[in-house]
Amino acid sequence: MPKPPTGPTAHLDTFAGDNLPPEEEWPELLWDLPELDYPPVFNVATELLDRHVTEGRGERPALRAGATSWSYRELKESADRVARVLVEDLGLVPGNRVLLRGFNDAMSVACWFGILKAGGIVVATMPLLRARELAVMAEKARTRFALCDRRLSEELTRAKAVTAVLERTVGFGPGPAADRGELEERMAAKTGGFENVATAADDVCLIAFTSGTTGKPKGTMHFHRDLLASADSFFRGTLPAGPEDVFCGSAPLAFTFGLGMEVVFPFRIGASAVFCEKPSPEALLQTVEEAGVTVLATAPTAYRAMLPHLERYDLSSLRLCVSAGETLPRATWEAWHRVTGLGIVDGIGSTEMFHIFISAAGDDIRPGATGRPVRGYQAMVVDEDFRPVPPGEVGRLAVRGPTGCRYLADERQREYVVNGWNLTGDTYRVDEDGYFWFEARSDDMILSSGYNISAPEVEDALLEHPAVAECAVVATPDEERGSLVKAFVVLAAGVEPAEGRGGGSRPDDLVKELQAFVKERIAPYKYPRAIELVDALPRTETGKVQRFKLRQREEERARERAAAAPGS
Ligand code: 3UK
Repeated sequence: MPKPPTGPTAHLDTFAGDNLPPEEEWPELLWDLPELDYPPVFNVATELLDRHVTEGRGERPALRAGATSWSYRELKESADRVARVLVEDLGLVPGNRVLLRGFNDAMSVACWFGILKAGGIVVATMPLLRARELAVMAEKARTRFALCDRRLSEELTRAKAVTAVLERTVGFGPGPAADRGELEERMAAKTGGFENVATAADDVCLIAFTSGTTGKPKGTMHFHRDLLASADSFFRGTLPAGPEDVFCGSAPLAFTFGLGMEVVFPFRIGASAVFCEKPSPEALLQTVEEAGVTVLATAPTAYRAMLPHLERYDLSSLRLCVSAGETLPRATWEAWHRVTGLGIVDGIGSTEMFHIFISAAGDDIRPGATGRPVRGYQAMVVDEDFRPVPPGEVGRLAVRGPTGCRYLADERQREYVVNGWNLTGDTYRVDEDGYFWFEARSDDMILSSGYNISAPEVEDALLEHPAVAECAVVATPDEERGSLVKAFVVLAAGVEPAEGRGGGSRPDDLVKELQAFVKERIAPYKYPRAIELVDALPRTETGKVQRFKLRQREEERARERAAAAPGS
């Protein structure tokens, strides 16, 4: 397999390179596609941004956010000024990490490009993160500098009290007074233009922390070439999009799903992006209507939450809908398709792989399946001994392609990468036609009375019931069966527990009805023996259900029951 070419590093601060895993622990890279023929030295900001200006597309729209509309030229000018502030005022040298804290808006994107232009490494953080989490990331990635939206400065200030690494924060965006942020002041004082640092194709440009449903966050390191590789393999190989397209998504830019769909991919092809600062389901629909969005990317639960509102918006501009982050339930796919006529493109990606590696679009979609390996990637399902399992059997998902996992100084590298393949922690099966079907996160498989039950499969069946808005299924400890299948259910707006179709008067009746409903759809042994109605499910900021929290709660309750039991 040809190796990607690379040149001499531009990093004077060699921290990132020094903390890459040893090369024998890297996944094998597949680098045989002609479109991955990048030069050994380039800066990804030049490819995604400057190139459009130098090739005469500077007046094309790049992004819209609230009242701000920037052309490619305007975005480049802002990013150039950010780069100058970093280098001339703060003394940033190539290879320095910069913590970036902002909403999805124009200034965040200018900062993102400014850091890359200066040869820095972006460490983007989700808006909802707390001081403790920020401090962990700052320490792990040794971010001396931070660029921070002033509306998000509180937790960062608190983080600075517990870690000494954060030496200098520059604020931007609207503040308490009508003044400009320090960054905007400094930018205004600069002349335009900046010569992008000539980074090597494999200089690190991004440290993305995993959103982590469990455990300590892991920093995944991505090179300049990785961002282009994902755009040129998955994106261009799967989604038919062009310069006239208008992209919109709900994921924060600190989540690589959002970064890809809202910045890297649209800018790779000279298209434009629209940002929605508070992307509630209705705000997203409103944005689609107002901005003429053609490509929408969000999480499965957001598609589901948009369903009741679809009739009130003109969505005729919409052409492509992309879902990732969690499995897309078939019920959601069908309902969305019924109303909009559009088949949602599901795709599984991960922070480690940068973006999506199994997907299907257009006529290739099989509702309920994730799809097939995207252009440039290979995938297989293996057993505990790493032997591929036959079609129809479940096992562990293993993938490889032009991108792959490289953790920042983390022993868990050897768990994610085995035999040169990336093990995502998901249980999958593959059918005779090579389609990959998601079963569960491997830790969301439930073993009850000797049966293996996939939590998402039970959820999928429950979601078909009109009274169910959201649900999560976990194992709850049970003396007899080892564990029981338990469902936590959020009822649809306006449904009272007593209003189940059974016409009963107590929540119990609805519970019984839901149980019977599931038994009609999937093998009866999988039905949830316990159902608890709740107001909301615990979720990560990237929208993933934290089943482990529900599991822990159930384990605690079981312990309490045991302690209270007579004779204990
Ligand atoms: C799960 C899915 C079923 C799966 C991500 C697209 O989600 C992303 O990255 P994370 O690191 O999580 C990775 C894990 O999430 N998952 C993601 N997509 C799907 N499960 N069907 C799906 N379509 O467990 C995976 O291992 O937060 C997604 C692009 C970039 C990303 N970072």
